[in-house]
Amino acid sequence: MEDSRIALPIGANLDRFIKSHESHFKYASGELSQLLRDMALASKVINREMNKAGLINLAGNAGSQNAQGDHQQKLDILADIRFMRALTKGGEVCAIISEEQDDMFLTGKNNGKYVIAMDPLDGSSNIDVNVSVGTIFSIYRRKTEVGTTPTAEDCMQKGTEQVAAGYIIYGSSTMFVYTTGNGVNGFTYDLSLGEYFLSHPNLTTPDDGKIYSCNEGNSNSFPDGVTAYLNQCKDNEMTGRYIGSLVADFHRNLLKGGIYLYPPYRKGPNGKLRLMYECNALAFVVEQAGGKATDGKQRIMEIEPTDFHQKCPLYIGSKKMVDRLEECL
Ligand code: P6P
Repeated sequence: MEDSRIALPIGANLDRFIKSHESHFKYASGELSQLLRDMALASKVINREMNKAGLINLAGNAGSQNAQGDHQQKLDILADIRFMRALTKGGEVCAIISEEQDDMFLTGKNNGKYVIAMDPLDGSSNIDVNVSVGTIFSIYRRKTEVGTTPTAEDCMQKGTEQVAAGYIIYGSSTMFVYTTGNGVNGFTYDLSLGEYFLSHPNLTTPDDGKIYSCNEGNSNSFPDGVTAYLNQCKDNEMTGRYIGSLVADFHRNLLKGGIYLYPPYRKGPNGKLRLMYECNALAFVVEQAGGKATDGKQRIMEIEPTDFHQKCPLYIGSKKMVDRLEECL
């Protein structure tokens, strides 16, 4: 029997893929390799701890709140620690903003040329009920001089300044999906080899779709245009799919086509999701995959940040679906 039928080729692993696409990253690819290696390492540790959280007393509430007043799960805190440590050890990152930290986290590595904005574990309240959760990250080049102490200016950059972004989804399989501005590539984690392997090369999202994702429990206070759009979706007998875990809802819609909506509502006049470490990263990914992301007034990545933790409404997914929503608004 011909060898190729016996020995199926293993896809490129993350490291090899980055090296073979180094022209895609306008800075030294070694720096990006190190950055993504650090992210991947932390994600492998979190994946392991999450898979047995119920057995090692890591499930449930930590009994604390983050600076935003969100109740922290034990794994929220653990994930934050894992990423801070891995990124600090890697030496490429001088500062990090995180949902779990009120202020900028300084790694002390002032020669690091990069800044990270991240949600270490988004949707973590779903862990106890075995629903997929995710890590979301944006990578920026620092603005201040290398060697100096980073400032807020380094961490408060528009989404268009991202040099890379992506997410890790801890689901039925664990996947690492990222872009450096030259398309989107997805890698699936092989636990037995401890590596991420290319499984979704040149990922693009369908131009249109039939899935809408929204927590309609807030619909009594949605803007009229959003209500009109949702009624259109129902008139067209589309499919409502809402997991309540942003990365899981986003990833499904990215692959199948669809729109995720988190509009303004009574308790959240700017919605619920955070610009710097949730919306910008997914906006970069979706645009690179051919989709669209807006806050209802402007492109998400054009929003000028004024606060590390600011919220913004989010409408993101297949271009034609977002276009129709904007017409309604
Ligand atoms: P709601 C999880 O807390 C999260 O940040 C996203 O992952 C998710 O899409 C959203 O909030 C769910 O919010 O109000 O529908 O429970």
